[in-house]
Amino acid sequence: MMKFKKQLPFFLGALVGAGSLALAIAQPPRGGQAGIIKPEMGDVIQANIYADNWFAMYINGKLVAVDPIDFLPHNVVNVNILPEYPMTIAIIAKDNADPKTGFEYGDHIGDGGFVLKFSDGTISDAKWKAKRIFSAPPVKYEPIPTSWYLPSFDDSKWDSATEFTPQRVNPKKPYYDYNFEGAKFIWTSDLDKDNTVLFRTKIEKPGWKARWTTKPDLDVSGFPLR
Ligand SMILES: [Ca+2]
Ligand SMILES: [Ca+2]
Repeated sequence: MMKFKKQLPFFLGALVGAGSLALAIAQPPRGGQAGIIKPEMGDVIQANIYADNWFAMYINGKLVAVDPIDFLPHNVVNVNILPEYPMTIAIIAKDNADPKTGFEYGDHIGDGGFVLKFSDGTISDAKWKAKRIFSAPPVKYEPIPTSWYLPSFDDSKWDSATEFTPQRVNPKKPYYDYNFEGAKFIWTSDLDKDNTVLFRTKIEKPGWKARWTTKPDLDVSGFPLR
């Protein structure tokens, strides 16, 4: 009897514990619905992007980031991304260049440069594909391919991106304030005369499954992209 009395608080505690566990399983989490798992901030990754001079980024066909400063100062865009793999990243990057002459600052041929690092380890490098759209001087435009930002687009005929050293691109201070370790500056083969370029890459994570089960219902497809 004494023994049982001694154990009683533990026994009751275990009973209550088991009860609340059963309750927790039976009840949906506060503010949620049964059987639905929502993505949380722990599922989110950080994206650091630096472009000389401007970029817009599409992930899996959706516009997710636009450089809010189109020319100067040179800035880093740091955004949260909820990743889903395979992840197709498509970038349009622009060097500051007069559309009629290609010159920057009057009579000077300026250079471009683009670097990206995600906290999941994704980096920009020569494995990315690149395509020139506007080069000058001499002024030459190529049409932007339809659906170039969609995962289904075939970029197999595009050139590989060319890597450039930070010394060559000469990034300004914000580049050094963020983590770009291991990431390479990329462009087409002509950092000076190719002024508008497209980049694409596909990040594979075999066996990856979303931890969350929710799908967005909102439709942003009518949003103006230009
Ligand atoms: Ca240029
Ligand atoms: Ca520039």
